Amino acid sequence: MDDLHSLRKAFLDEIAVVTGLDGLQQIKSRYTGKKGLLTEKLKALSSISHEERRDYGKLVNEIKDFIEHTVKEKELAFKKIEKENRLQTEKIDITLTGKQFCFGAKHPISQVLSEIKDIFVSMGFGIEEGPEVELDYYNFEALNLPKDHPARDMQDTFYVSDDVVLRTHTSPVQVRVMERKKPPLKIIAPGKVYRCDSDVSHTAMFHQVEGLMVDTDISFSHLKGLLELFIHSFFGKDTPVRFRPSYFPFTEPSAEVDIGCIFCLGKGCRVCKTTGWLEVMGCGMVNPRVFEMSGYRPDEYTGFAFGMGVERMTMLRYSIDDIRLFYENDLRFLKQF
Ligand code: 2NM
Repeated sequence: MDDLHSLRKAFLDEIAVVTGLDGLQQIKSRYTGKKGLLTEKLKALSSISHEERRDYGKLVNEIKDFIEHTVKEKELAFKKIEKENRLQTEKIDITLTGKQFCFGAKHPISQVLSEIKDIFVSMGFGIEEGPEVELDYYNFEALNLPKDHPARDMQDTFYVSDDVVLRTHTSPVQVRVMERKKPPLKIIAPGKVYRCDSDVSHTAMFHQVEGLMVDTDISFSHLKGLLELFIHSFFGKDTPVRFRPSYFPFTEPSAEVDIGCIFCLGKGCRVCKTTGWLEVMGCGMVNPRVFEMSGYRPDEYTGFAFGMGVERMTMLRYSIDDIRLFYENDLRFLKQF
């Protein structure tokens, strides 16, 4: 029985100096764990004489209850201290001013591109996309651009290999669609195009939207009506529009679309080179040779096509005089949109 009392005393000495939950756990298992000092005493009960066993066993159990109770109490005390410490150290000052952060916004080119797409989608056009790295065949050959045509100049085109180029317009997308789908067709092809060129109004990469409508009996009047509607929707309903004869190998007849100069209102200025007009798009009736190469019968179908530069449309809309501003990521410029 004496050894039990000294065990109890040893426990109390240890618990008096323990400083944390870890130490407490160690003490607990040293006394009441599987191979604990007190547990051993309990196991040794069978080797004790019959007379002593009752009192001895009773005391062992009492001490066991006492140890467990004391450990539990101490544990709760430690947890309380720990919680109070956390409340002190993790204090948040809710009166501090918040951090200011900047919201991103859609780039002006993306804004105008979305706007152009929305106008054509509202008129029933579907949107088609295609590869930016394109076969010479789709970029030039299938569009009736002969081998000696100036548009095929090595100086203006990024060649990947002899028969692969970075597309110089999005027309190859429309050729690919014509190979896949039968008329009637009413599509636009928006996307990036590449030309080896750079100054205040040209960058090596820019964005285009081209359109194509094919059916039986499509006429130049349909083309004029549609583009006038588009320009009035994009630049305002009072904007003057004119069609001026031009040349493209993939259309015949071809035209440039001009709008009344938005800077001088037609009076003549530096921007419109005193003509009173600004060129905004190219267009025409699809050349029968282009239809033939795409597998459409020219005696059965007619169609029109048009194309515009998104950067140019954006520069005209917002009176921007240098295309490079779009690609410098200067927030003082971008925040204006
Ligand atoms: C333009 C001007 C005129 C055009 C032609 C075609 C196709 F694929 F149908 F032949 N797509 N786009 C076209 C016609 C583009 O951009 C100034």
